[in-house]
Amino acid sequence: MKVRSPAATESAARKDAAPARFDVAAVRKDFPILAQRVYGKPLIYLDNAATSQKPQAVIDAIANYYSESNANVHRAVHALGARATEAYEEAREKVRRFLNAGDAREIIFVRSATEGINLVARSFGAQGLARGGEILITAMEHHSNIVPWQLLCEERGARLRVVPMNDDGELLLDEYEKLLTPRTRLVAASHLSNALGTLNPVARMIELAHARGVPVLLDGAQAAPHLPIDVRGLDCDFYVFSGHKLYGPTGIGVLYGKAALLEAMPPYQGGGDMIRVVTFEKTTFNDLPWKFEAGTPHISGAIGLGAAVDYLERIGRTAIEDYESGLFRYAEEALARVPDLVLFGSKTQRRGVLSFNLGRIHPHDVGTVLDRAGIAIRAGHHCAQPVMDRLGVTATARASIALFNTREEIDRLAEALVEARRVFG
Ligand code: C6P
Repeated sequence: MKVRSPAATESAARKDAAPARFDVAAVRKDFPILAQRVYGKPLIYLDNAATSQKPQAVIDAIANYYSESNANVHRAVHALGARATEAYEEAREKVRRFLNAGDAREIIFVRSATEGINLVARSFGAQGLARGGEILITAMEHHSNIVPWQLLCEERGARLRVVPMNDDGELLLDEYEKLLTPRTRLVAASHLSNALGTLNPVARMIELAHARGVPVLLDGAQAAPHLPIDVRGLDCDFYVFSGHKLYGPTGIGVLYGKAALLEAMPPYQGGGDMIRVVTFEKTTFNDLPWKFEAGTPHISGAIGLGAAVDYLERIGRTAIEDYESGLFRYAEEALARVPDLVLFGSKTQRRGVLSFNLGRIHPHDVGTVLDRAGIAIRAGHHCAQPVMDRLGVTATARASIALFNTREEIDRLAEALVEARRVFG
């Protein structure tokens, strides 16, 4: 079984051929779940940072796979096996294009962003990380980009260092530069913070790290749904994201890694498909990417993710980004007008996520009042407890947008927040 050959530069293909007109009413029709009412009110789904809703094209791709092509991959000689394998590897090629990676061998299907980070921690991070070595993360990481490194550092007697941020939730780049030392083995940073919405200056961070020979992993769980991602342009060493936040299914995610690094890394898990020859004395391993995909993979998940990528590309990533940034500015302004509302995160570099508190009302109460108005947001620590500590709060309320949200929905959110303040006063 062969994956597609390395791609030549595809900048022409990546640019939307013509400026596409973004029609949000048509987009909304693609998402069947949005047609429902909750407590008698039209559903307003603003919890996309937790997981996004799925377009019919993704639902159909999964259903079609199970009704027409279901078989295991890379194993069977029969027709269904060949069809399933082709669809699975085609999905890999779609993800390669989506990330502008140079080679499909650099795309590893994993369970989620979380598993991608754990894979790098266990396989790359463990290599040569000794007492005195350091892993550098930032003050705004999700637990998934803290705990795997903490476990690794504890095991190896290494040290986890943290780049601080200012009160506006922006990283202190001069502190970052000071923390990059000859002891630093890897930088692992979020591209876009899930708890603050801060978009980090990752190009500059990579440049500074590479100038010192330090590789960089980006956690793109929140960035991938909102921004065109170009791993070759960024020159990051690893990039992870989850399918379910990108309009794809749960249980599937992607680890991109530079081929030279992945080649040198030991397998993360052992099992079927990741081997070439097994004897009781010794096992030799499969080529990339399969060396890192032990056992039967999430075939329908990868196919569903491929359909999500197709869907986004059909609409046009630039058109989506333009639409979302207009909507997001509108939402920032609408929330800023709500009395007693405190908005967290960078005032200039915020995307997709609005994290806020409303007077002294507990975020869970805010979430409950909004829920009764048919509005789904998230309230809590957003799996980023150190961010909450830094802000001096126990929790925040968080509204997170997607390409199907509208200005009318934002108006309803703002009205419901004004009402919540009146009720809880
Ligand atoms: N954040 C949120 O509501 P998984 O669970 O592996 O799909 O994604 C983990 C993850 C990693 N990094 C960032 C920046 C994230 O936002 C997340 C998931 C969700 O904010 C669920 S906690």
